Amino acid sequence: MQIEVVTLFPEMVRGALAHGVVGRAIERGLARVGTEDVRAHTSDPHRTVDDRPYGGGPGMVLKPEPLLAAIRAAHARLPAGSPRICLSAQGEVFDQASAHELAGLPGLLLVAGRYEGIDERAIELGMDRELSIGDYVLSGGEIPALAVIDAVVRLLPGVLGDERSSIEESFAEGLLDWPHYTRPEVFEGRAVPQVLLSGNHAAVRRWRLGQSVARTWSRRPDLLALHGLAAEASGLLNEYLAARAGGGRKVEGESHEQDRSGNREEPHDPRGSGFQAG
Ligand code: 4FV
Repeated sequence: MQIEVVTLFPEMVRGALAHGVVGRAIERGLARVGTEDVRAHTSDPHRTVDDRPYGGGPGMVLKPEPLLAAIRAAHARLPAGSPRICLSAQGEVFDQASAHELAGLPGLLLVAGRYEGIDERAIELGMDRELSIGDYVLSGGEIPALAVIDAVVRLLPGVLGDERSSIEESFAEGLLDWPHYTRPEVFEGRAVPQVLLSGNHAAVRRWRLGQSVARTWSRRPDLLALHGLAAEASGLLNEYLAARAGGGRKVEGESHEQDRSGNREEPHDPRGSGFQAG
């Protein structure tokens, strides 16, 4: 896959892509990421890329001329069928499903804005869709573009190999990931759940699914509403809710995380009086 990023800070984008899974994928030629500097498409001595907003108001707006010229130059380097995507807080929200969709394309053009926003005519003339990584305002589109690149490149064939992550699996089912543990077996008085030491793969799989379902119920009920639950997962949720209701009591000793974020009771009670699926 070939990706081009139109940006005022090409070095910021290149810098972030030189590391980890994505950096290795690029080194191995499994993905190619180029940048196009908007300022290279200015014609005035001050290399002006922004101007004051018509109608007044705070901040500056990205001018259409250099931005559109940069988009056209970068898009010309991409294979046919490569969408021109603007990263903006006004876009449709980017999620794992859209990452899978984009990973199936031959190429992507990602436009990273700056300032208050982009002249609307550049969006009308130079973009096919707008994507947002979440309902908060950033100072530029580079970090959103990097988030999209990371989520997409790790889905490309050969990038993750057997590192395919559990979180991908769980998210693919619309569930949050299960808790992970590694050595030591006991850390600051907290033991790894026994089932994970049992070697009983069926029980481990069931426990993990139970944890994912319970966590999703307690932290992201919107995901359950969106994706629903398969039969086994639904059964495990009922077990969890019964266990929770059964005692009617607050699950004693539940993880400290509860206090901080005020989520509903967390499933896994490190001292074993909570819900243990499977
Ligand atoms: C954003 C987001 C975002 C808005 C003005 C860049 C900033 C500035 N992009 N998801 N949230 N963009 O906040 O994608 O130009």
